Amino acid sequence: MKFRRYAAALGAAVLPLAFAVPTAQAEETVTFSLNELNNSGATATATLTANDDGSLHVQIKGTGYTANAPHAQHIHGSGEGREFFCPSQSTDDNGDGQIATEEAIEEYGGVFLSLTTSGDVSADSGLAVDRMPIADANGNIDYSRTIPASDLPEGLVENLEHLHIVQHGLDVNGNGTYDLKALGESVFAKSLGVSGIPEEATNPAACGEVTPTGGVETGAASTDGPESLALFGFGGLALAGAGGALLLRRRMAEQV
Ligand SMILES: [Cu+2]
Repeated sequence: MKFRRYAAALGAAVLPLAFAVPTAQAEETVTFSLNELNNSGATATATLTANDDGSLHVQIKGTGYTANAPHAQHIHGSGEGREFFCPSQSTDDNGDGQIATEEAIEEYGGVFLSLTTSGDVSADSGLAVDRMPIADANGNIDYSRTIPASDLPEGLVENLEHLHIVQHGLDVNGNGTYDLKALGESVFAKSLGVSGIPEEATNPAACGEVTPTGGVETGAASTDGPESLALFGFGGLALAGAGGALLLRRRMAEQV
């Protein structure tokens, strides 16, 4: 896979000079689609570019999002080589017709990289909605950011083919905003100690798997045990600290 070859080339670059091989390496790019989840109507095209300086450029252009609302977005998975994938409807354990964040964790893994608009990109910023893209009045998102190598978690570029992008937040009852009337309170946010967040704000709205040229890896389901919410990364979240929780609450309250 291209990214893996690229990583191998990077490894070669640190060999002693006597063993060095030519390292002129063009940047590598993968483009893939994000498809709607939970009948959100949101779709997007994502382009990931591994630059030759080790940085990662992420571009996501999409439409059909809840307008004027923040949409938390992440690269999910881990650097351990385990296969993760976009959640299927069968993960709707409570049968409410919606794949909730906590229901999908086993399939789509934890937050590996938070695709914020500025500042921290770690899992701690998973729900930093003040730094997540906001869909415009027409429900469009046009996100572009280059994340320096020093901010990328270990194993991310090397395991890119096992990863995927998830965007969150949808307007289930069609009233133009995230509100408690549609699905009630976010079970997930509540599990982190934050009350009053609409489930609409945290449920996944779109997901796309990195599909390298040469075919989609089907990724047989892992036999790993269930991951705890804490491992989900959201555990440490922007919610780390009362300030973050308050900010989230305030921001979400504006949406109600
Ligand atoms: Cu996510």
